[in-house]
Amino acid sequence: MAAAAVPAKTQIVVLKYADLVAGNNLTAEVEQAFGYNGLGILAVSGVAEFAEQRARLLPLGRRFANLSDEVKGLYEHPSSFYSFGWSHGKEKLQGRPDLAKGSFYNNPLYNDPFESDPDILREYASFAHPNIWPTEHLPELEGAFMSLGSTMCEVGYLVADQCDKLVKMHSPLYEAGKLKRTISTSRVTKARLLHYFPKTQEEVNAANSLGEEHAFSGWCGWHNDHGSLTALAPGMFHDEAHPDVPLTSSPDPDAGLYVRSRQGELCKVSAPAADHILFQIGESSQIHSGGVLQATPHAVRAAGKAGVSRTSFAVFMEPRWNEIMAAPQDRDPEKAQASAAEKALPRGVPPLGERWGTADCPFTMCDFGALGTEPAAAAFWHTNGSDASRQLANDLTTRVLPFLLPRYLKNNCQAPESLLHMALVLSQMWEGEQLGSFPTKPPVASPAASPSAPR
Ligand SMILES: O=C(O)CCC(=O)C(=O)O
Ligand SMILES: [Fe+2]
Repeated sequence: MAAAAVPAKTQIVVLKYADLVAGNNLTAEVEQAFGYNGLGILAVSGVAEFAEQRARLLPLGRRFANLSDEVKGLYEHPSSFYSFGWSHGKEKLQGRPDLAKGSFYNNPLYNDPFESDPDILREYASFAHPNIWPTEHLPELEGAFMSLGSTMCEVGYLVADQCDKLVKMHSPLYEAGKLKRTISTSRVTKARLLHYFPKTQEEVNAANSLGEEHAFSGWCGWHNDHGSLTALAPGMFHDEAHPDVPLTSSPDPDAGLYVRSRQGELCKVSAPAADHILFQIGESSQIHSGGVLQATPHAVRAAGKAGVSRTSFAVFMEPRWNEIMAAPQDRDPEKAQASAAEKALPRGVPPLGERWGTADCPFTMCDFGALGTEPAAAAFWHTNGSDASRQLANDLTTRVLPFLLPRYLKNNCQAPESLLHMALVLSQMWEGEQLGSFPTKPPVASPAASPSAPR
């Protein structure tokens, strides 16, 4: 197999929950984990209720994923782009539809965070829709999901406190407590109960003949999380021939979570024990901290053994859609991602500058909604729309948006709905025309007084 050598064991930074609660200064440890030279991941030990809550929830992810397609279909929600309830094969990772896993998404803190406000739901369904629960087919899911999710968030706020202290040391103009403020007030935290389906022997054989980029991402492709801080419950493995009792460890020690460092090293990361909570930085914190905290690309390697499944739980503590994505004033935004680190990104992971602002105009301020959901929405329309909406999506992404976005982000970043209206008007009024190419001649009357042509 064309797999690169993997370090036998990667030491990860472990913070004690008691130290976090006491408010002890752990900034050195946080820098070691989340700074430029860190792995981008750390573990927290000693959270009393975590092990029991994890053991209660994760088997339910496997149970839901094994219900019939008809039943699972009852809990799908296309109009939030499958951001609530069941989602399988709807996302693209590294350009391919993702069939290797199924996810159950919901808000782990609020069942209806905006009291079903129709305006908010219409505009921001992927963030704000009320939770969807399989009350009839797996009633115990709701309680188990909400209690593990809230435990992980409470610990996350303490980790965020330490991150804030570290960033403030490097950036005096950083808003004190910004990360904790962002995630604890956003009301749009999203949690994802993931079930990675077992591979057949043929799939295992086929995966063994693929190159390195694929070998490490058979269950989940390389990506950065978009939010601020992600909490992860260590994965639980099942032998599908004897699924009643979870395995105490993976039958394939190479299967599981991998990260790639800024220096290009590929590292297998695991919690020292299943009762530790893992934390990772997302792209929003990399932007907000001007690069003091670094998001780390990660992927999940499938078991190289047929009939083994994995279930895990990720809590994405992310900003509200209108949180402005900007670096602190005393940090150069372009340095938020060093060029050496950009070169070390695995294939398929877009550099920060490509998504924060646009290719023509990188590092412009935008809001989190644009950073996090625009790619999901585009993928949705490309795969699920009618012919007419697919055509419209194509027109918007290839012709209209590349023209519109740089101007919009520069001048009018705070009203996302006006961007949508402008794009639809341009698409229909100037159907088929090349945008940005007019006027071809200078106006005859008074050139000085005429508004500048769009470019
Ligand atoms: O399953 C895991 O351990 C990681 C999941 C993950 O990276 C994600 O859902 O974004
Ligand atoms: Fe992730």
